[in-house]
Amino acid sequence: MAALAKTMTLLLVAMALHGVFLGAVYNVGDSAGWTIGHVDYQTWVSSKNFIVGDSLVFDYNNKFHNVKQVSEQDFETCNATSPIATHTTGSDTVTLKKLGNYYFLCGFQGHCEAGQRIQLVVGQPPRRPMPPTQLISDASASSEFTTFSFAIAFTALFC
Ligand SMILES: [Cu+2]
Repeated sequence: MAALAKTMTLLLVAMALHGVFLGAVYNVGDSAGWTIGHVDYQTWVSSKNFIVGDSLVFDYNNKFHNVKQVSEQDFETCNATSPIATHTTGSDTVTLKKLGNYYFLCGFQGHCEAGQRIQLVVGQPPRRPMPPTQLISDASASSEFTTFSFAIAFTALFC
């Protein structure tokens, strides 16, 4: 029974990880990329539904642009001096790992003010018809999983 539980746990963890890696990948600004004067980023965002595990790809010429993740307040004021994270390669992938609001702007002088900034909300992935996968990410996963194992053992003994 212990071996079966272990195998099932590994299977469930593998499934949970697989779900994370299957997140959608969005090219910010589509073919125009991360730039000024070509894309209305709020319009671009409004047609998307971001969930945990999705990724953003920022494509740009790093001589002229960069990507800074900032707080809401710094987003509103176009302040790039105290970023949460800075990306400068010219092809940066940012994985949206948590629920909530994300704010990005270009740190080059005047670019944020010219519209090179993006604000988005990351939501919960839709519930899948596979309850044990949900249990893994739950804080009470171990105790619930034990109950689940006992239920199987009980069924095996008496059926
Ligand atoms: Cu820029």
